[in-house]
Amino acid sequence: MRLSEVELRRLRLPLVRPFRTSFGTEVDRDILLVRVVTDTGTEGWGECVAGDTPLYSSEYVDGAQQVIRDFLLPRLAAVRHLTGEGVAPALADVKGHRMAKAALEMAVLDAELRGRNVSLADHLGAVRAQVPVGVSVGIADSIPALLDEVGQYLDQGYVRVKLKIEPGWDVAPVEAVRSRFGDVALQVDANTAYTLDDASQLAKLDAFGLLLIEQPLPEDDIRGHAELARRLRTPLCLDESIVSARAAADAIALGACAIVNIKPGRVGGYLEARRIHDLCAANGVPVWCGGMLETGLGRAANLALAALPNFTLPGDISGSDRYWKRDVVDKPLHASAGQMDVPDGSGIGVDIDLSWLEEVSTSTESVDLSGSRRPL
Ligand code: SMG
Ligand code: MG
Repeated sequence: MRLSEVELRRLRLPLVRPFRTSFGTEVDRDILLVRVVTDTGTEGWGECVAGDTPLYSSEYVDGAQQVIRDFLLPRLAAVRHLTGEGVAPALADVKGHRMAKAALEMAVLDAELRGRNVSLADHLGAVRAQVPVGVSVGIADSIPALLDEVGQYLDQGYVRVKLKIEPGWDVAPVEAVRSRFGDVALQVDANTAYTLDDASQLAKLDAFGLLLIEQPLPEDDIRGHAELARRLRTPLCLDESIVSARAAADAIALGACAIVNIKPGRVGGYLEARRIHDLCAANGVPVWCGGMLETGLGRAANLALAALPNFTLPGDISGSDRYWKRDVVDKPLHASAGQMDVPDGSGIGVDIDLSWLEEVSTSTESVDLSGSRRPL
């Protein structure tokens, strides 16, 4: 299998409600989708999870499109016997840009698996047909507004709630949700907004029986997380810090986290995500699948990953209606009683609604692969 055509498609989709985190408020998503066509005639789709600003991590969507066009695709197009497995090695000399690489790996895997009539879930080693899912709730304008939003999600059956926190919005919202909704499974995510000096403030959260505190300190502060872990009873979970299986191994060895959030985009793809899953399983560290406000395409693939055995905590994978008025997949993904079906069709197992995609597209770039035909 060899790449014969690649299209980079940008779309803008409004969120059903603004999503506020410690690093900003998103009202819509500027999304990059990658469509590949191979010489065997199969097509595959990938989604890049980079945001429009480099505020969650250093990647951002314009940069991702550029690195894909100028540096990653020339390398991939030169590979004669391309498989999903071969994508990361072919791109390994390009440093970083994991979200861009992950989007390409996803598209190639989709094409390969569709050609072989194998589902991504089976390919990754899924052991469940349904997975429990939670919802991530942004920072609200007020406590009553937060309680209203959390109440809506619980009414819809979500089995776990994650609250975004930042200095000034931590103990009070957690206390309010606990006292209104009792012992609902609850966790918080700080997106790097704290420092070690805040340890005593974060320790106040110990009173509320949280499942975990996610990424309180900066991405590269593994030692700081290890120190903080010693000062808290609530388990620490890392998100931004875990950029590879190697980073996960270091964080676990140093005692910086007891739980890992796995996001395929953040770690360079689904195959590295599976390696992190396996490493965590071998170390007795539970994992769960994070979310990046993906369309149904990215979330369908995340459902496949979340069906692996060591995903023992509910993921940030909600139904299409949590994010979009109209998703770009032809059948919206649905959460019911806090569970979502793992797609079982070939490849990622969902189809793009092409006429809707056309309507929400802001640009379409066909990449010229002809200059990249040097054999490796
Ligand atoms: O996809 O449901 C979702 C959002 C989950 O909170 C979520 N993601 O740090 O874990 C995280 C944030 C990053 C979102 S930035 C787009
Ligand atoms: Mg997070």
